[in-house]
Amino acid sequence: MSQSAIAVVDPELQNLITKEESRQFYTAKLIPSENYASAAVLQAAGTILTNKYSEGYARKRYYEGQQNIDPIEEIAIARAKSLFGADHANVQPYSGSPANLAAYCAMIPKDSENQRILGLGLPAGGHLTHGWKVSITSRFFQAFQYGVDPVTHLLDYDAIRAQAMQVRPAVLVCGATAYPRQIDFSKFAEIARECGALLLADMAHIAGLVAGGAHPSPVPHADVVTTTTHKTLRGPRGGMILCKAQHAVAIDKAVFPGLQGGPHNQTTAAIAVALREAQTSEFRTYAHQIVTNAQALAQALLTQGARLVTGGTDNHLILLDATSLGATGKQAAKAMDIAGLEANFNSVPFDPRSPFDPSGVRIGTPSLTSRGLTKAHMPQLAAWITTAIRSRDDAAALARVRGEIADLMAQFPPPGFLPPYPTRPSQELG
Ligand code: DSN
Repeated sequence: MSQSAIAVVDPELQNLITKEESRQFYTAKLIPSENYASAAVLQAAGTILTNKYSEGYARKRYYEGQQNIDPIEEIAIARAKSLFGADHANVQPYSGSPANLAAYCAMIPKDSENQRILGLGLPAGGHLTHGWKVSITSRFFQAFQYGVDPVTHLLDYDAIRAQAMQVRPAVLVCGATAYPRQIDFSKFAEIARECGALLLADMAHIAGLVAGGAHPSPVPHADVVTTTTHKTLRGPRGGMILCKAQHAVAIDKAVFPGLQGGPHNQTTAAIAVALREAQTSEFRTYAHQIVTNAQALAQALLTQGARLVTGGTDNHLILLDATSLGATGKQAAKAMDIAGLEANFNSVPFDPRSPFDPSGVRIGTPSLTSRGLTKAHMPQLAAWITTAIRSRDDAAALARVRGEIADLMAQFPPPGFLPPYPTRPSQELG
């Protein structure tokens, strides 16, 4: 449906969408798990494929009329397998959390005595679904958590090995949402072998880096790999599971009929388009540029006097300790938002503050790199970030930064935004 059709049917909704387009266009998106889908991905996600039910898998469906849906899903699967070198791919998970739950269900037989999972704790940079206490994953399975080293804040593989040998999990989980360093998947595989566990790697944050060769791949090492499709991979909101051949049947059964009903065919098509884009040499360049930009931004933030967890980054994200700039994480994130810098407050390892107002702010470069910003822009970006945090009570200073950012963003339209570009909101006219 085109936007003019929305305007006719539902002007109230169209108004909000128009305002959101303008907000996204004129502000700097620094949330490391977000990105801008291309026009082709957005178009695929908005097609009439949404009208079709397709419970089951290609050629084994529970509804007729799958003549075009089957090849669409098969193309998405073939591209996922070839891009990541996987034996098997399931492209139906609605997103990352259901993908992880399906993976556990497939990897841990329901009558097995060992229902233990061991993953990185949320405060140390893990995800809720890696067994954190408020997640359903800790209700369905017996969850244990490892952390990071108390001094370096790096993964300590010897400590993880010792804990794994004690816990003897059925599934060892690796992957993170707020860990600024490379993950050694081969070491995790070694530990899993030693303690008799299967290895699940959640590569949601770094899938685009892996696809583009800017981070080592978990696929050769893990039994099962889960991912979302909308972060560094720059596709639609969705999920995928890749696995070794011997887990294929169990994974497919766990997704459907185990956990989900009909796949979202419009999303499957958009994933296929995104995977085609991710096969290009431009995408490889993009993936490496994300890391180059993150490292340049980290260096510039250090120069501005900020403390960074682990002292820097070798992936797409930076965990800034806002207390080093005189603010809590929430104060910093709010001030940055007013100044046109969109980030999120986040715990730092061993954070003495509460998760609702922790010490850190999580900052990433995938989105600004999609807009074409390079390392030359990073010192200016760091200056805006630190000015916003340090001047959080100075409305004029925050408005000045917002105007300067809008000036720069206007020169770098995001993927997916086609002319005519959104009108600049009056508060950003300076
Ligand atoms: N919500 C995602 C993130 O921001 O990291 C993880 O699912």
